[in-house]
Amino acid sequence: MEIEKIALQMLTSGKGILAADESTGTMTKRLDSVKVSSTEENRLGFRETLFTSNKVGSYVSGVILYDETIKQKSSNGDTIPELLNKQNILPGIKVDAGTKPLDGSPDELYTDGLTGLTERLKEYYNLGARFTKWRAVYKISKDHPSQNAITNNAKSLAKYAALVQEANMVPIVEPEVLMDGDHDINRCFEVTSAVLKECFQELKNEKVKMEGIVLKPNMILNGADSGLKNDPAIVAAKTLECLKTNVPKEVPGIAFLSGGQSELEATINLNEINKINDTKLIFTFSYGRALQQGALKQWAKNIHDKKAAQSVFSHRAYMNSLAATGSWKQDKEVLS
Ligand code: 5MM
Repeated sequence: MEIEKIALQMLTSGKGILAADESTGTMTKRLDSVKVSSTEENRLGFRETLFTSNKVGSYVSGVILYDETIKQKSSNGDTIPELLNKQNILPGIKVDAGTKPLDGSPDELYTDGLTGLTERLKEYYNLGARFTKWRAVYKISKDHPSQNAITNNAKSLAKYAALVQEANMVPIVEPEVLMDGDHDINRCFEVTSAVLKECFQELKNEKVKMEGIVLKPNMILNGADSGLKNDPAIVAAKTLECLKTNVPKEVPGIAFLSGGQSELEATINLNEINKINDTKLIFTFSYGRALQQGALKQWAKNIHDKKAAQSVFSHRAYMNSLAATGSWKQDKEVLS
């Protein structure tokens, strides 16, 4: 399939992406938090529970997998990509190699993973992946992010995206401006604008086809330590303004990260954005924590009771599917 078509399939109306690509370190923290041991079997057990939830294919267009998961087999003998394909869900894969301190500014992070990427992309394509993800992380403080962090992360995001398109897959480009910090929403707007501007400049320099990417940005929010409340109408207006100004019109759509928002906040804010969307851009979700938290807590009560965790996950996915078309309402939150 052409990459433009894959991108549009990822952005199918009323569907979004499940980010289940936690590296083993992050997944171990998540499982530790609910007192489940982080064995290979348990990591697969939880993920397979999500991937086989009722109607998952009606709400989820793609799943971002981690290297371990894309190579695992489900309990019916299918590989995980086969299991997803059977439900009309595109398999995706995280291809960055995580973050390390940035040269010249060690308080900041640089995302690694370009070495050997072409070979890894071939392997992942053969395993069934049709899109990929690379996440760059920017922190906000009085002096951060530095121009060094903005420039170097944009360059590697763009090189990554060009290589992925050459390998006939769609790159999710994820520049995440973290919520941590005591900054207000206007500072988040200013930093996110600068980060996006530089990313798209570098993507153009690398001749990346804009029609064949999906952008995964943060929403525009007050810092988590600011003590300020986020008004969904203001979050939506600022987020839309920032993206309208900085995203080229050829980009088909945006799949937001949740970034530490609660499940409900992430749904409400996405819904508000779609209610006022006056552009051709498609706005959906690519949530990790905001899709999984409740299901993980439920699953941890009894890891053999898949159904209970699946009903929590299906409900959350359904709520976000409604938010992806601006049709979520508070009264739909009641879990039937
Ligand atoms: C699911 O978590 C992803 C992988 O994290 P690590 O590389 O730290 O293990 C993460 O990149 C995720 O895709 C995005 O941050 C979005 O997830 P949230 O939880 O912010 O929606």
